[in-house]
Amino acid sequence: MRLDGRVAIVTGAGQGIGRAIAEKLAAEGAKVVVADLNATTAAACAEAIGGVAHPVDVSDEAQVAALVEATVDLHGKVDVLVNDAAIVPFVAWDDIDLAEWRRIMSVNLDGTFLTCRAVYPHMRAAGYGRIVNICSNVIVAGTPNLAHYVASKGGIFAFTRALATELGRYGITVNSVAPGLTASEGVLGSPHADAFDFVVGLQAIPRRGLPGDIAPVVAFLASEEAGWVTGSMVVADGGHTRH
Ligand code: 4PL
Repeated sequence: MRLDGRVAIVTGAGQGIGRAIAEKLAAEGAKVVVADLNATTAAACAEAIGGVAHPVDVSDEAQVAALVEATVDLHGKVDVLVNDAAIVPFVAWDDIDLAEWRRIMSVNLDGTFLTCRAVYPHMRAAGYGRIVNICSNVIVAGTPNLAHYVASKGGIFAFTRALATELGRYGITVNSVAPGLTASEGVLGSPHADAFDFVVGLQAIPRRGLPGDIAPVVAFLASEEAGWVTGSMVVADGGHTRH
């Protein structure tokens, strides 16, 4: 299998798209470290896929360092990093105060920076790495009621390209995957669930997006054979934005 012998960290892997990604990478042969703020869902996912759970707040630099150290202690290396952990808010833009803006930025954008920063020395020493950051088609669509989230994902899109430029010479690729509205637990438990009828109507493929629609795209970019793809954003949204 194409990820045999590979070691992957997936953040936000306790549920939703992150869990589907963890399942897919494990099915492709990877040893997966299931990183999630929620220790219970992380443990459940790890149990299901034969991986290891690691509770972590990705916005906390020391906790992220501990995550990467634990991974290297256990498995000897980190080949793949998938940054899926994010807060997906639903709030009118004029109800966002600075504290709320910072909260979304710190998890979604700072968290992505911190994990990349922590795995980098290991990937560079190995001369190999695959980093996949989960973006969103909201950066193209300008979706309402999550302006700070949109800004954080725009940051992830741009950071991904900048990092790709600096890491290509070390055998490390850095790409992003941009899902559209997806029927994850988080979305289904939020007011975003009411947007499915509207969004499905905009898609080329008229059905709800599922976490399992995103995972194979991530698995490809996480594979060795995707080595010529870097700095790209792959949109997986059923043709909503046709970007
Ligand atoms: C189209 O990433 O891509 C709502 C909430 N609608 O989080 C998203 C769309 C949401 C999206 C997203």
